Amino acid sequence: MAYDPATGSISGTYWRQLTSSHGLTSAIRGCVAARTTVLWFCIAAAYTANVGAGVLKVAVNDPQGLPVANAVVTAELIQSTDPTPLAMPAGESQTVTISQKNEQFEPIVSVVRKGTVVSFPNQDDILHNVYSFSNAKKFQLPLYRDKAPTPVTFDKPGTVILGCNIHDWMVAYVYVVDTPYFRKTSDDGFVELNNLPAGSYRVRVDHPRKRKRGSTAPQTLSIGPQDTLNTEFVIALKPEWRPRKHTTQPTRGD
Ligand SMILES: [Cu+2]
Repeated sequence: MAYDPATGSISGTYWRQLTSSHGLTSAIRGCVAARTTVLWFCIAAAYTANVGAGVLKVAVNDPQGLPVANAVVTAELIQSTDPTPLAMPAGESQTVTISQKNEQFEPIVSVVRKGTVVSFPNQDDILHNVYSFSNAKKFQLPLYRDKAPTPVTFDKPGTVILGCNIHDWMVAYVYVVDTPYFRKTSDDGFVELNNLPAGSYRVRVDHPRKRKRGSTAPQTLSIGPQDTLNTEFVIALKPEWRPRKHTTQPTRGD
């Protein structure tokens, strides 16, 4: 260890050990060994070693090992061990858009924080209607085309299934979550949740076609300050089924 009183800095392998430690205990243990001359500094360093944000990387695959897109990964903080918690990211005033385009909802899967306002613009030149009978949000937007209806606030956690009563093949899913730590997988089946305060988390993965049997149950994970954790969820999928989009010229065998 090299301690430079002129600059107040500390360097060398000891410093690297200290800063790479995962918490208060190991940092203080190191400090005791370092005698008391720089104890004040060690206390500060131990404190520094115990703050900061963790990262959780989640791979979502099906039982064959293929990546699963549109999987919703959420991490709920059960107990914080961060002495100086980061400000919770805002989410209450977000606005999210779910369009109707080419007689489909776009996107088909959304994940939003509780309190998010969702608008439903119609980008087609035909009328659509949007409704939900789900307990987490029941609503009905009357038929509309050009004039977007009043946005809807999703104020209760849960899964909301959207439909259009003109086009019964139109379906979309809104996962309303009560945590700022969430993300949806893209085609690579992968998400990274950043800025997680140290603590233990309940991590779960949902998907509109998730089959409970054969899928990984929610995991409880501890994330230390400056930790990067990798984990995998296997999600078994039910076969895809939805009403077919009607065509004006049905083809033979359709
Ligand atoms: Cu429609």
